[in-house]
Amino acid sequence: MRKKAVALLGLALLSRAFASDLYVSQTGSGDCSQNNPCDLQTALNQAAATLDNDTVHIASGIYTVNSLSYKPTISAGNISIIGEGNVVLDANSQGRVLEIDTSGANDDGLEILVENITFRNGLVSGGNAKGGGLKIKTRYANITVKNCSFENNTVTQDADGAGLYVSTETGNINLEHSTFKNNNSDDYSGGFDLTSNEGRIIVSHNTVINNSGGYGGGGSVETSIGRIDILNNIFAKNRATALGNGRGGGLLINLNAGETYIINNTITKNSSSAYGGGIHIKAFDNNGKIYLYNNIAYFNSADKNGDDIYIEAEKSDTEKYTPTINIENNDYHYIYIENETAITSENKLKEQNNLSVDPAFVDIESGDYHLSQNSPVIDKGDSSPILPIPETDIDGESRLQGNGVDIGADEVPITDSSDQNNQGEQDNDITDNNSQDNKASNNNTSGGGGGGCSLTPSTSPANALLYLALPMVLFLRRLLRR
Ligand SMILES: [Ca+2]
Ligand SMILES: [Ca+2]
Ligand SMILES: [Ca+2]
Repeated sequence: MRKKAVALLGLALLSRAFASDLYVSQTGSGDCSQNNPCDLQTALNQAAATLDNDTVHIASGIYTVNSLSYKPTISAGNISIIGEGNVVLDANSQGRVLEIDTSGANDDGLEILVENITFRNGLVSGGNAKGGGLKIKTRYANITVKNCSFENNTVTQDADGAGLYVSTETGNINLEHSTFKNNNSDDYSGGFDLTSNEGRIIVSHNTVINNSGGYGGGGSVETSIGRIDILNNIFAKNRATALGNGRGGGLLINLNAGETYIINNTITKNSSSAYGGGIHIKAFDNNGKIYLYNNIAYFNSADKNGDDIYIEAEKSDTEKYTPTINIENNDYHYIYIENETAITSENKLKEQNNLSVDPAFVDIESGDYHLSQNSPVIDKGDSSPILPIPETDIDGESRLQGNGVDIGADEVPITDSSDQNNQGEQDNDITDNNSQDNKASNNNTSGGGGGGCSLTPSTSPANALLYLALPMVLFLRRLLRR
């Protein structure tokens, strides 16, 4: 009896011995308190040893690190790892930057958040290594990565996910407002590699440029029966390089029996050594559902087939699938759909309102993929409130400006001289967002809740209705999907 009481007391002390907030600095060697910060691995160890939720605050600075890890063997509560200011974790090509693995203990209902950190120069090798910059593995925990940057990370010898690798059985994955540049894999996924067998994966407002992988140069996303949303991202100059067999220069999606909403992305100047220069979608199940709306997929190239978009529905010579496919209000030059005749005859293919025009970027040569004022894709998107159309564009500016959503990741702001005082206030907000794009929208940490979009002055009653209806519909949809 007494033993048990002591044990319980010990457990209580263990779980309460450390504050929920742990502080890290470059020279820290203390107890992780605010006045006496510690090093990052010490803080991660403390967080992993306590049952309570922990937030690790990392002070500004460039940290030289090697194979940091958070691997609790107890149900260690939520973990948030947050850079305060400008935080760079640089592995100097000596190993992985950081691994988070909660699969060794019950992680049901837990939340993992990584925010405002640059992962640089990670390097891992070998088929089971995975994730040069950041690797996260959970069974049931939800994962959010936001406002992060992944630069110059590498995986070799069949490892996957040079920049970011995330794998979960049922958890949701939310990757947003992050940047991937110059990450390289010789197998899957240069930029990011995300898999949730049953959960919801949302990839939104990311900039993915100049990454390479054998398959999925910019990134790859996979589900068995879950849902994948790819919203308002830029994929440019990424390459799928597998010898004679590359798939998905910009993005590779492996859908199986799940569904994917690919909406308002700009996919350009990507290339593949074989199929799907811009985006390649594998739909290996008759129940797969593909919704492509409001995307620019233009100026991509593939050495064999599907320069801009390739939909693969043929697993072998004998196995062919008929997924549901809606392709509406996009701007692309060339698409290839495998098994198209059968899909069409089953009435499962819908294509309408698509354009095939030069989208007129501001300066494609210097990498400015904003739309110029005279772009033919302005206002040509589908604004239907039943779609999960993003509330903001890649700049943080409000969607639904002018006479409809623009195609691609950029919404061109309306500078309407007839709008006066109110409009002026809105412009200030937009300028603030632009000037600190790395810190925009702090309000959406767990992937739920929308928020963030203020009711902006609109130019027509129809638009006003959409502004009101859209967040409500999005909210209801999310509620229903829980
Ligand atoms: Ca903990
Ligand atoms: Ca518009
Ligand atoms: Ca814009």
